[in-house]
Amino acid sequence: MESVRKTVLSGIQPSGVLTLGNYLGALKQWAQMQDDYLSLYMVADLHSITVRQEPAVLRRRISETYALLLACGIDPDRSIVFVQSQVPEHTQLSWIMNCITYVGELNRMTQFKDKSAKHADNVNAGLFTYPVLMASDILLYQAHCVPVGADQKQHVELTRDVATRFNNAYGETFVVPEPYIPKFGARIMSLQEPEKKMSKSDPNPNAFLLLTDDADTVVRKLRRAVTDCEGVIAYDPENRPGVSNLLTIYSVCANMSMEDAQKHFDGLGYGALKQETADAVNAVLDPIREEYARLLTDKAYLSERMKDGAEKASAIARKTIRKVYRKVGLDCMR
Ligand code: AQP
Repeated sequence: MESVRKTVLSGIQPSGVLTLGNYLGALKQWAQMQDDYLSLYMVADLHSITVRQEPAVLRRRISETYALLLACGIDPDRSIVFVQSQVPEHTQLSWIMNCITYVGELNRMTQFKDKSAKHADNVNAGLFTYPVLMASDILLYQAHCVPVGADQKQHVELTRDVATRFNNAYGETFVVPEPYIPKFGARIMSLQEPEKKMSKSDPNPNAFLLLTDDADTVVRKLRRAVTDCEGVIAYDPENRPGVSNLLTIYSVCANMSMEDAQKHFDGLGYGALKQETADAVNAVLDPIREEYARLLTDKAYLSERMKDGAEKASAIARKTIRKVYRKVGLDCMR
């Protein structure tokens, strides 16, 4: 029965081809949650333009990202899968939440600090208020749970704060959401600089594994992954980030506990760790690559599902907008 299921919402930016980090930190959980929750998953294209994007490339990536979500097992018959910009209520709620959020809170967001350092020539207001749009994405659907990688935890906490502030000021309106962060895989690190997280927009292509990389590329990139000179395979992310990252990738992809993964490699060298990690990654990616290639040949199906997803999402979002407008003292004409 729909009314007893809790709601889950999450999104992903079409700012590049999705990485193994995006999959293990977020998408894998999304696929697993879709029967237990009323699930809404979106391509967060409005978020992606906080960094300059080439319009033709962005247009192509939006539909490719949508196809990748489906290829990763997000089923549009069981979840509402949509493109954020096709549901205008996101920007509507965002303005109202901008008027609830304090500048001091946004100043504390580490992603803003990181991204403004990375894009020093384009520190725009959207980059600063990104967490407000993210809060609006979540609150619009009264989501109880937000499955994200560890890097987004701070943004979900801000969402909780602004939802509570709104509820206190205007009366009970929003569900206050909880983040859902996996124990392992929540922070897959760069293969080249393992102190940094793996990011799809990293300028060094050897730093990330793309969900669309072919099997040989996966082997090649993992062979080149930075480790250390200790020669012993043990999990110690603080002091040995490279080896620990490979062990994490291996254990999550091989569906093994970290303890068993360490035992498995006892007495073996980094060559074995890299090869077996590549095999485990390829076993996860094989069906994704195959389904993605198939979906890309069916553009009509993708646009039909996008349209359907946007209509379903908008029907839920509209109810929240009406409620919020009424509470704040505005007139909602639709
Ligand atoms: N390295 C990672 N490990 C685990 N989870 C990750 N996520 C991202 N990178 C990792 C999770 O993936 C979801 C979607 O992220 P996003 O695309 O919306 O934004 P992001 O976190 O900024 O991802 P990228 O790949 O680093 O994108 P760019 O390079 O464009 O900034 C989120 O749940 C995120 O936690």
